[in-house]
Amino acid sequence: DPIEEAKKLAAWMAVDRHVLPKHKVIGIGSGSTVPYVVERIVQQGEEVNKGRVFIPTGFQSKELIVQAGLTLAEIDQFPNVDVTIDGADEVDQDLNCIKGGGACQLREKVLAEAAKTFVLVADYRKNSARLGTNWKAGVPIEVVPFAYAKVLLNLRNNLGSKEATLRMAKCKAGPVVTDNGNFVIDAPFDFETFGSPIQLMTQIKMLTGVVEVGLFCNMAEAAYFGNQDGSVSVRK
Ligand code: DER
Repeated sequence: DPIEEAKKLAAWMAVDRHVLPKHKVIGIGSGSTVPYVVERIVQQGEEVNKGRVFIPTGFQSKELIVQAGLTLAEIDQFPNVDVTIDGADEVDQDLNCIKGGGACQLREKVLAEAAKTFVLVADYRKNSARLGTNWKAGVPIEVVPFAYAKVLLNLRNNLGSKEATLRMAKCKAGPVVTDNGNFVIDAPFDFETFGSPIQLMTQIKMLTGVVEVGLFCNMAEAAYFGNQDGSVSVRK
């Protein structure tokens, strides 16, 4: 599968370049690309990994760490993270990205911010010139359940996201519930009407009831995109 191979190529190169023996506290993101990150870290060997702890960004991430036999730890034990590697839904030329396709963006952003180095890994579908080019599902926004209807109105009426919708679960009646017990709203925007992703992020974040916004601006040090031809594009 060319997409899976592309994810693997990006993940392996990112680990080889950014997860060094001196790194002891490592943040592991969420989604379908990070399993290749964990796979490559395991390949670095038991010796180097026995001195490390791994911090998850949600239930799926925690399971990945445990199943790989790596040492699980919590961010409140190790708030100084050496490096966090995570996936993304779309990345622009300035390394701004949309995240939250997996509804994990709150803990992902905490781990990204807590890390000295934050690196993105993705397949070629996520590599965009501008946000909104390929990812049409909208900006994932984590909201407290108490406020979701009010925030929906704000997004539709004040910020122009007419198609903003509450993310409903597929195999469970009702909305998706995050690892933090909150809901997710997906809000498509015409990014052109906002000066920059960080301006949009700020306006969304200021809506009372919003917990976290799936726009990660000026946070990543590098992004690795696996390509269909077996090459990897690196954006720094
Ligand atoms: O939810 C997230 O932000 C994840 O990192 C996710 O969107 C990346 O997904 P993928 O690696 O499965 O494409």
